Amino acid sequence: MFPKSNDALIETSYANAKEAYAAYGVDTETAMAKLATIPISLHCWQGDDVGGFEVADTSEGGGIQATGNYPGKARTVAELRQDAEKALSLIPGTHRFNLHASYAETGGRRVERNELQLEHFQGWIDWAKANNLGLDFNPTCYAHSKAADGFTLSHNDAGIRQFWIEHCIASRKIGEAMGRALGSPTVTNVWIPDGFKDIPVDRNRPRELLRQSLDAVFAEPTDPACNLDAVECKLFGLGLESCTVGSHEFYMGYAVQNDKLLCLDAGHFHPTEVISDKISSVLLYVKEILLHVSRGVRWDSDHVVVLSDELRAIAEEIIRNNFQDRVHIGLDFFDASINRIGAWATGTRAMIKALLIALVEPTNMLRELELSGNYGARLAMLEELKTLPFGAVWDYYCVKQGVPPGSAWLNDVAQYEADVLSKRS
Ligand code: RNT
Ligand code: ZN
Repeated sequence: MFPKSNDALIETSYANAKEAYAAYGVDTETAMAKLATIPISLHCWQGDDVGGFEVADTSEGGGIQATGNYPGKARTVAELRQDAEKALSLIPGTHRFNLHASYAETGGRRVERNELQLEHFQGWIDWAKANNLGLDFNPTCYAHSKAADGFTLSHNDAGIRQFWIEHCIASRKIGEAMGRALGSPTVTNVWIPDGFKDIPVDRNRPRELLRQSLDAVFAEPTDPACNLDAVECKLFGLGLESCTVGSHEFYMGYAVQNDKLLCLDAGHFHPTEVISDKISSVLLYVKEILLHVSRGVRWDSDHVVVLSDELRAIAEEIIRNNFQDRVHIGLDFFDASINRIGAWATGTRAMIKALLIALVEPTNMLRELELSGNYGARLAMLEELKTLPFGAVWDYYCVKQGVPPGSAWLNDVAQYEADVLSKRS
């Protein structure tokens, strides 16, 4: 149904494109070689609507909501892995997989989150090794009876805070062991939903408590060669419209003062505020950052990432400034209303396309125009570059990486839906 790959045509189109870029002094081969070294961390939670596979005690809530009920979602860890493998077979390059603690394998037994151990993720480590993936990790501080009133690390009750502190410490240890096992550091990212639906009287105390809790979480040292700690800020959430304890200022300060990675989620700011513009500022003050590339539509709606101006701007900021070793690119979207493998592939392919577009940009030429004050030519060039034959380079890259180019991958998604997803109840 969708046009199959026409390799001869792709070769010819690529040869022409290569020449078109060469006219601007850009070497498309160098661009593709660099692109292949930049991993994207695919989030496990697109595969099952942020559900996880814990035994009991999970409940909805915590400001995260996947909407839709497209048939065929993964019901077990094995199904999630199978689906992720299918998605990865449609995505060019070598990547990472981002797990939440709620995806532990506990053999049908209930294991409290503060008691999670490496053994509960050994299956994931083995799978990652077999599939040549790095792993990233997150404590799960939502969808739990101890988070039901909307507070975790900043809870008024010391016992509840302690529970979440222990969970975060356990998660960092697991992240560290994963990184050690796979020979590539795990980014372990702490996001909590804590906040107020309506106008609080005391905004200060919960923030002091959160700082105290984080200090306890990070007091345990981990090996930076195996684990990198990140903290994720947020402006508001569902049911937390009036005040989020872990705001941008809170975590920016915390990350700078405590040498942590700051996680910038594209949906966690005011609707017209963009994270692309924050990267160069934040990286003056923290060594590395984590991105949660997402797409908010009017709010933090976590739509599937597409090749938008902002996605391109994020990629440009990373590539133009040579920040790829300091910016960990993770994805964070979850659409339950469409085929979930297609969602993973669409969003991840869009992120990689954005990086490729940035890599074939004649940045030096643009910089010279800017420095000489020729803003008219700068604007005109940015427009002209948009219609260079980038798609031909992309298709060629896909073929070279052994994945379907163009829309051919949609045939694989349709086949998988017929063979596998439609059989799930
Ligand atoms: C929520 C945060 C957080 C989660 C994941 C599941 O608003 O973006 O990153 O989406 O941890
Ligand atoms: Zn996020």
